[in-house]
Amino acid sequence: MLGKFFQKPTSENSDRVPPGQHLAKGFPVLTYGATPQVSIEEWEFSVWGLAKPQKWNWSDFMELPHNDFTADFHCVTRWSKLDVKWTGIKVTDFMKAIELDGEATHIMEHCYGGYTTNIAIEDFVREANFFAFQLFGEPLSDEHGGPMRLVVPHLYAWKSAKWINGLEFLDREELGFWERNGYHRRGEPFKEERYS
Ligand SMILES: Nc1nc2c(c(=O)[nH]1)N[C@H]1C(S)=C(S)[C@@H](COP(=O)(O)O)O[C@H]1N2
Ligand SMILES: [Mo]
Repeated sequence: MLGKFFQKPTSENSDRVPPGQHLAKGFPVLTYGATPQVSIEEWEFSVWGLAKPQKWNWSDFMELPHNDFTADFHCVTRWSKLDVKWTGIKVTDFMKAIELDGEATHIMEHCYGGYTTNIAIEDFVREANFFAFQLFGEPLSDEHGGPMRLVVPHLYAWKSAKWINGLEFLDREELGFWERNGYHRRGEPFKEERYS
């Protein structure tokens, strides 16, 4: 039964599969609660807190440079998927469009539907992180977080907020939804930072 849903890592990719993880066949969906349905027309994105408050609509956000990404994806419930193909906007390009207060050290990611997750600035502002609006060449589906989600490949995927609509910049660490419910505050898969 297990073999139907999971694969054993092959020798050439075993070093990319963190301890305690199996490779998923397909791309599972993992959502707490209902799936928000957000159209491109209604989608908005804001920054506030220790950043100059700004708001984007879809076409404003699309003016940021687009890139293709290939990234591994690790869910704390023990499945991983290697080489997921996305199209999106680099976090480092997005950061050039905002004015940050020097005191900001942490971020709360906010989403349609009310999900939150926290991340430190040094884990957020990395070349490998991006806002994604396409998955395997198709517009990002509702269930995978469309029209826009964050992807943070080096941390467990609960940090990769689906239906993202804002970033709150903070001068201290506050805990998001799963972090308040026992998940690790940082969540690095190769260190198995699963639960606190
Ligand atoms: N808004 C929101 N983002 C979320 C979640 C969620 O429930 N709500 N689940 C997280 C978890 S635990 C995982 S593993 C990934 C799953 O992404 P996927 O459904 O595209 O595989 O989304 C993350 N982002
Ligand atoms: Mo997850």
